[in-house]
Amino acid sequence: KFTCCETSGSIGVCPLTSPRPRPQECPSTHDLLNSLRQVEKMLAVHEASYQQGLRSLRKKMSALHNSTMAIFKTATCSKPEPPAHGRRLGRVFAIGHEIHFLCKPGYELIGPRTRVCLDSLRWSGQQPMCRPSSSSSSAASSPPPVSSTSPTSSSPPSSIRPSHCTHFLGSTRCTCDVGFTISGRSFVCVSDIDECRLFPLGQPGRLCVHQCENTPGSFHCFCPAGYDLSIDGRSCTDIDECENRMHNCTADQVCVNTYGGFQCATVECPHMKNATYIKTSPMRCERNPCMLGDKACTQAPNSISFHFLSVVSNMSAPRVLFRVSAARVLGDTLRFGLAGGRGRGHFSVQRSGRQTGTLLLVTPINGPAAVEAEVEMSELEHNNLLGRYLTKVTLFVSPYEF
Ligand SMILES: [Ca+2]
Repeated sequence: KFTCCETSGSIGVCPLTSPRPRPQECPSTHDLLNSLRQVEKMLAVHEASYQQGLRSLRKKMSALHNSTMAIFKTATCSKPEPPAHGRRLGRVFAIGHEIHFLCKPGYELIGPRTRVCLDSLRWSGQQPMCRPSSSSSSAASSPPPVSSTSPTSSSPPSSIRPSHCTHFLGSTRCTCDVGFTISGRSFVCVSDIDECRLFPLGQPGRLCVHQCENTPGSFHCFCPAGYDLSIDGRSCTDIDECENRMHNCTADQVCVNTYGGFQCATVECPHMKNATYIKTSPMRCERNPCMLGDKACTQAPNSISFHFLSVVSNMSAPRVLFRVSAARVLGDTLRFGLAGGRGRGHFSVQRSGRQTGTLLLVTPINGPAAVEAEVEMSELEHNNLLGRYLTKVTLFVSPYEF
């Protein structure tokens, strides 16, 4: 062990073990500085390896998170059985999806009509059951009168009616009255249940995200133009016209896929009085060098980047839409803000890091709409403007909430 002791004006190191530090030959300042540099270097190496370890740990954590999320996404609730004398609507049992229950004519549902697969992978509510309904129990228990004719206004509504069958050359053809449908092979007509009316649009337990059409004995979901019906039979998936080359954008336009359609966007560099711009990439314009002392030119944005985002209508807010980061910082201060008056009511810009600003949606936007926001990042050194960088974000809002 060593301690430092003074020797005639210069700093040195002397042994601790000796009871009284005796001035001796100490390393020179130069040697000490060298040692310090060595230690610094060693620390730098340690720091680098520590940072690398941290990065690899973060990567592993993120991979673990993603795989966990993947398992979570594919996790489903157990397949629920339809109640006796009833049926189940809905084929997807993943988290957040709904199933519905209906009873056969002559039965009424006891319990919830709709159950949701919860995060806990259990269905909400209790399993419902079908009980013979008191009003039509006679019709259900006794065989239907074969000779009855079409009902009059005075006859009680019955859910079961005979079919009108014709036999011709060994084959049998049966028809039912309007609103009734043939039930299996029993040749009786049962009143069709209008599932669409039972679970109307806009209600929590709706069958279709867009449009529902009742069909004899069943129903069918429809999607608006620009969407395909999803595999679950109830939701709508956007068609990517840009990816599928179904667009008519010209070569100098950018095809932007939107929910329910697409947009042909034109990226045009601004025409300013004091500065000229050149397109350096399909989505970016940069200012040409300014003449020495041309202040108006140097205050014009150094670069303008264009970004197009597609979102659904009425998206909840607040929500992060976009992040703007400085790749390298020359000055001592970075400022982020909304430039121009566009989209003031809908957006705000917040700082989310030393070199990052975030564009936030603060109020929901009802589609269809195209809304613009300009995020400005300015770089300063001792309060002098070094540069301004504009990011123009255009939000294409779908007419629907999907
Ligand atoms: Ca589309």
